[in-house]
Amino acid sequence: MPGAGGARGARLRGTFAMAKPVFILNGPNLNLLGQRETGIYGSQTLSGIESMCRDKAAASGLEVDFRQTNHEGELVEWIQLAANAACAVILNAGAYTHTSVAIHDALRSLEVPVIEVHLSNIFSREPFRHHSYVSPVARGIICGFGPKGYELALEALQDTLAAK
Ligand code: CA2
Repeated sequence: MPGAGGARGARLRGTFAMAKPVFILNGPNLNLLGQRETGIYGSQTLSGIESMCRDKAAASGLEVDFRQTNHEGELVEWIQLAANAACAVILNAGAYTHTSVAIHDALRSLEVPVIEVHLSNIFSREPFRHHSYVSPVARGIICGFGPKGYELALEALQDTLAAK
């Protein structure tokens, strides 16, 4: 009998994911979610978002490796690790989205799909947030839907992985 996610989950696990998790990587200041700037980012904490992601992924038989760092180099190292250790990457690089050529270069060398997520609509905010170094190397971008964006990214990934 198939486990979590039924036949579709089993197909994702067996054929594509092969027990490799989806890396969900979060950049600087996202550890502060729910404590400040709730008018922009909402009241959900990052650990609440992690729980949502785990539930959503489990329904499809996907595993999640959820991480946050305030350090650019650590994000680069996790992206490099994802090349062999992940079936896909969901990335909210926070402010490094708008500044980091190093993250852009690390993502370029990845063969697994990358989905860029932002809680806020970066295009309706200050001009310096309108440019992303992640977008050119992402399969797709989801922004402006708050924490739901992470769930939408997981849904999109299920289809992307199943189509492979
Ligand atoms: O909308 C997003 O998800 C962002 O990636 C969030 C970043 C921001 O720099 C990006 O432009 C868009 C900020 C991360 C959260 O920053 C906080 C700061 C104080 C309190 C709570 C969160």
